[in-house]
Amino acid sequence: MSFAEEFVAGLRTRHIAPKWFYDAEGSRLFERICLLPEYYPTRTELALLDRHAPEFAARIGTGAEIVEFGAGASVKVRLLLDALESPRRFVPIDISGEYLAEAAATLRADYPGLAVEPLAGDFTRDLVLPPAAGRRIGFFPGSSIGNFEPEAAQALLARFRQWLDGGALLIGVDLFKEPAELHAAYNDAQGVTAAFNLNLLARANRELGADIDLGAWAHAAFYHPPLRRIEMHLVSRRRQVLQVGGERFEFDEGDSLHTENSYKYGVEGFRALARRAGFEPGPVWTDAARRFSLHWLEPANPA
Ligand code: AVJ
Repeated sequence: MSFAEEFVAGLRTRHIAPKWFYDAEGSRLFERICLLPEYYPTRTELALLDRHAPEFAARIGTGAEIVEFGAGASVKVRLLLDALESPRRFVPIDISGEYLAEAAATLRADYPGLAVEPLAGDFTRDLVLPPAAGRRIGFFPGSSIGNFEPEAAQALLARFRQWLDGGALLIGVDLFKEPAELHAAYNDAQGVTAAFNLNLLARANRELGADIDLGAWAHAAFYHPPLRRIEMHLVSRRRQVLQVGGERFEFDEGDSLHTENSYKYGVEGFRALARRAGFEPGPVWTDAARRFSLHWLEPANPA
């Protein structure tokens, strides 16, 4: 489904998938989130990638192909690529095609021996990957897996496992922790996360000719301990009617659109989920404060 179709359907169900945050503006805002003092995941994962790059390189081997799911900016994969011996090909997959082309061009310039073949598309849907050009290694950093309900996360991992064709997956997973720390990460003082959330409505105005008053919506993000997830919502500040795609949608003051879930895991809980998806979990790397984890997953029954 297109953004237009899913946005209109989302106004009906009051639930819109977070992948629609990432138009060019949303991708830029997300990059600013990654630099915020409160948003620990990016910093922590980058430090882990940097510190353990030689170990990843040894496991990945020579002449490998790296497939990154949800590529965005290339800061993380560069840490990996820099440590690898003669990587053959890099296939970044991202839903924001515009953003992807930019990143691919700079990567080509910086890694002359590397074939960079971006794939614009939605990896949660049917997507055809080219035949592997070497041992295929999946890279899924950032804890994007947290956006999926646990059952959907399991299904997505199972799909990756098939795409990887016997290769391994290196995946970043945010860990559950003190609610106050989680809360701060999604309610930053500068309001960048709020702007990121509200950009969904700005995008509808830009792309769908909607006329949504952004001032009539508030950012809300909170941790829900029983489900171990952050929820983000857009809350209507007053009674209002939206007209989009020839339909009317009424919102009362306090009514909300649910725009994101970000599940947090325990190390063992995530390993169990990976096993259910057909992986044999290998080593796990975490920071000293156990804020974030990187998992090496091998297919349990290589093809
Ligand atoms: C890209 C899904 C990992 O859940 O932390 C950051 C997105 N949303 N701040 C996350 C996000 C609000 C992010 N993921």
